[in-house]
Amino acid sequence: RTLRTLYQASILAPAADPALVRFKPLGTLLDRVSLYQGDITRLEVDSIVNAANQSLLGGGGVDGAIHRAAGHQLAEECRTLHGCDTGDAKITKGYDLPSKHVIHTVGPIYSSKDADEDAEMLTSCYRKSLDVGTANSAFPSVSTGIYGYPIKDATHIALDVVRRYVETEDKIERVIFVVWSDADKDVYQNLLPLYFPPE
Ligand code: AR6
Repeated sequence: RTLRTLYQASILAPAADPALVRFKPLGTLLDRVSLYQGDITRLEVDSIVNAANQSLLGGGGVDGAIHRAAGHQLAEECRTLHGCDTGDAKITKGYDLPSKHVIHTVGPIYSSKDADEDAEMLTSCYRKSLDVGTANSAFPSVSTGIYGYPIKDATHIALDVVRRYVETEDKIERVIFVVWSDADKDVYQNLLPLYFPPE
């Protein structure tokens, strides 16, 4: 089974709204991980993860897209959370999004001088997001946009944490890695088989 079929097989036939993507529930370890290229705000899942900043009051990148699609009630709920530390994660409702919840996590702002600490923080983002998360969650590539984390290093961390987690925690039904660019998709497609080897 190739990775290409892995991520194609995991997407259901188009919904009534052609831009909305639904995923069917699946069982095996390999089937519990998907790669999707596109807009995370169009996924109908239990939760999507937001690459937020410590204020949780919105910003650019995927954070801006999520707040725009969720509507102003999301910022209102976020205000009641009084921010979030780097490496931590907090959950809210999804409001106007097709996903039920948003998990806001704050990745490290990458610095090559503090690469070890940044790696610990990014590991923590994925782990805490899975801890607070629900059965199905979709992750963007946290910290690798405006926060400058090198995509390959970040992807190794994302895949390693998720592999360990889905192996030991039954509550996670599916994790969807969401990429925006072709370059990031290539990185995930190359590294996914290392952590989730095809049978
Ligand atoms: N769907 C999926 N992925 C997306 C989308 C989308 N709609 N839009 C962007 N990406 P970034 P960071 C990808 O910069 O590096 C904000 O201002 C994007 O291509 O959104 O953690 C926050 O408020 C990249 O691969 O997040 C913080 O201040 C990935 O999402 C800061 O940016 C993450 O890029 C956080 O920076």
